[in-house]
Amino acid sequence: MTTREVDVVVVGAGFAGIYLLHRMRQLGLSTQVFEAADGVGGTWYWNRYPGARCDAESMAYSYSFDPGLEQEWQWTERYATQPEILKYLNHVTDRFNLRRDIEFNTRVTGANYDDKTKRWSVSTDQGHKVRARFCMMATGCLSTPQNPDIAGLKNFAGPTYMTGQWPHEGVDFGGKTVGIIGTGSSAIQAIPVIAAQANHVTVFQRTPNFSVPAYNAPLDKDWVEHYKKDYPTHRDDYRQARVTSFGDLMNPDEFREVDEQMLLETPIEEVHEKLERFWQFGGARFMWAFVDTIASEEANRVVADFVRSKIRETVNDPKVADLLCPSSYPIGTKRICVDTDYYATYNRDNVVLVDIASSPLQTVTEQGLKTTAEDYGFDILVLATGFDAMTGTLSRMNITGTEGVPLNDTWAEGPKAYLGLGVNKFPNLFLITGPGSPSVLSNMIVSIEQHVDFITDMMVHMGENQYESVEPDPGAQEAWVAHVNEVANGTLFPKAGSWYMGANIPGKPRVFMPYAAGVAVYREVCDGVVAQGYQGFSFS
Ligand code: NA7
Repeated sequence: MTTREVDVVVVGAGFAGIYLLHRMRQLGLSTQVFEAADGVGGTWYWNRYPGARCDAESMAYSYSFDPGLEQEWQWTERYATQPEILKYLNHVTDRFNLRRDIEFNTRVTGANYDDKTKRWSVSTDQGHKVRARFCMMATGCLSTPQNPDIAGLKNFAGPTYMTGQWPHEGVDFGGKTVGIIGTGSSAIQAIPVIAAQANHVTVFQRTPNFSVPAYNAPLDKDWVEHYKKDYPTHRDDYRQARVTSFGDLMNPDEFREVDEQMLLETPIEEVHEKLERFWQFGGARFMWAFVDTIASEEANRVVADFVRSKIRETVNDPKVADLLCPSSYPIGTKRICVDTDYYATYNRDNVVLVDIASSPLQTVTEQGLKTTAEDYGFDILVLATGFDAMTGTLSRMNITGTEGVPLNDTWAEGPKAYLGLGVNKFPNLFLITGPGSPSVLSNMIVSIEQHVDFITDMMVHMGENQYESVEPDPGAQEAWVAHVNEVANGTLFPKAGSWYMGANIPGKPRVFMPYAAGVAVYREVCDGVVAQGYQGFSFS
């Protein structure tokens, strides 16, 4: 077993880990990144299912830290595909010569703080033991696929594929019959593409999702050139956005200004005209046409009805359309999906929708699936069943803090982190886009860069003041967690059994995990914390 001393250990080499490594290098710190995969990319390494692409627009879903990088990289489509994003991340890794500090094929199995040495001891499944002053979790929010609780999964004679662990060589659906469980974002992207290749597709839906059209298209070269001339201003636009934090502000002027219009204060004809305009423009921006959509049930119902009417217009069979219309939760309280031809796919002769809410799955059989109503047979099973989001990866890593306290005990009733960044009794441990920060409600790259910059500045501050370690005060952490809950309770978010709430994982505490006030408010809070001498953090 090898034991090494480094300044910083980073867990994960996705968007967050790559940028962290770059910044730590700039500080002159020795840094070791551990990555379970055999390449960089994080979520974009694993999610190789057909149709996988980002739901934030590509020009906004890229790093802003280096103007040269920003100018040289050419995105080809409005919404980048998984292979293109992975190519981008490999490009960044090589451009900044980061690969040599990343240990691939290595999963962290323990991160334990030693009170005596004030060092983190990090161990891996490859037998590494590394001691580090700082431990940084760049582990992603959707990085542990959930193994669905479906009886008899092992019975199936054909191949089973999970969207979040898709084989690198791809899957040939030609001439095959396919069963797909799940109708979340991954399934909504994959189903149209699989249906175009396969002989027959049976989709097993427990809860329908709201989806808006992407209207994806190749990017116009002249437009990109024009946009790049003013890249920093565009970046500032969406960093300051109060309503949408997705980075969808690369739209025509009418969309660019931060929108604060209330649906309930707008004449209904104007509401419909605006929703139609946003719908035709495409993308998740639709959700923020009116600011009260996520706060008022009445406003929300108008927007949800609009989408339900679009589903009914698109889907030929009224019974299928009914099944596809969500009715058990407000629109947007489960993450809005962005699709290409999802609803229209149900007009194909080779696609069948099975409602497993009314006739639940009983077991997987050798040939397919058995519900309480019927048996279904197919050659290939696809599980698009989601992730143990936001805390799933951290909870599997055996993290212990001062006096050996396990993170899982500290978080038994739900995650508690000051600003979503640090945890009391876990000195010098940082979470990138952790629970309690905007994270999954925002453009992830914007939030990642902000967190990494915050942490880097804090480390400079520590160096200047010769501080050895930092951790959040228990009071500041409690107050922040209470504030995060209060903000969530002022919205409709808690009304859905979503993965934001941990509701998709049996036994997981039901707590709304991200900070719902938006990236601009969050950034102001963080800037205020810094201005007050890192208020709420204790240095020693
Ligand atoms: P999601 O959005 O969590 O969707 C998972 C889907 O799988 C959803 O339709 C679930 O139905 C369904 N599911 C999960 N477990 C089961 C079982 N046991 N039986 C039947 N159906 C099941 O995951 P995605 O990967 O699509 O998307 C995750 C995020 O990635 C997405 O929001 C984007 O941010 C990117 P349910 O709703 O629980 O009834």
